[in-house]
Amino acid sequence: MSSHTHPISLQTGDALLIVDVQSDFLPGGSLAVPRGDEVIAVLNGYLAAFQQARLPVLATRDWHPSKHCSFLPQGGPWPPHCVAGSTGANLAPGLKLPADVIVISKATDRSRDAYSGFEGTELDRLLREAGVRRLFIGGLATDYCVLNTVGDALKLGYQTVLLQDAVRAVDVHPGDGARAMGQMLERGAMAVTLKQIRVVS
Ligand code: VGL
Ligand code: ZN
Repeated sequence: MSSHTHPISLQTGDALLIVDVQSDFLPGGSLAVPRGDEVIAVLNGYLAAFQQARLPVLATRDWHPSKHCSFLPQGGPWPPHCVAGSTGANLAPGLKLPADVIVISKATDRSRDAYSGFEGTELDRLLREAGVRRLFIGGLATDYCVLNTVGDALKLGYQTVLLQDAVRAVDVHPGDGARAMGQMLERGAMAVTLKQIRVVS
């Protein structure tokens, strides 16, 4: 169906948004996403392209206070993860982020969770100020924070490009990741893989 690959040239107004690629979401972490580590090498490919094109790079991070409402001991659905300032909350050390990466902390309020990088953050304002119109989004996890960040990006009017080779799902219920992919495309996201990306000089 969408297996033909037409090239996508990076241009002014594009930005790369990396969602929650943090140690706790990688194998060995407290909320490990199966094969979550596989996104790192692919994201490094996108990072190289965006840096070569001198385009903005942003990264969200889940940045919870201790005893966050989403944690199991507090009655939430998840094991404690990404506690602000902890090792597990670090962005993956293997990610080759530029020195001027813009890091957005989210879900920092103890009493409410936020899966979208836009929820309760300055992300939309920062993107508008930077003149961003098309947002390339990848990271973790497909069925939670990527799904909700892509959904909000579309609602806010960004052309939204899902990096389909640089996302992995929690898949609490089998098929959640595949369903989330379908929903994002249905809502208007475009899916790409790294080999389609072109940097025009
Ligand atoms: C996430 C579960 C809990 C995510 C964050 O980044 O997708 N998932 N907190
Ligand atoms: Zn979380």
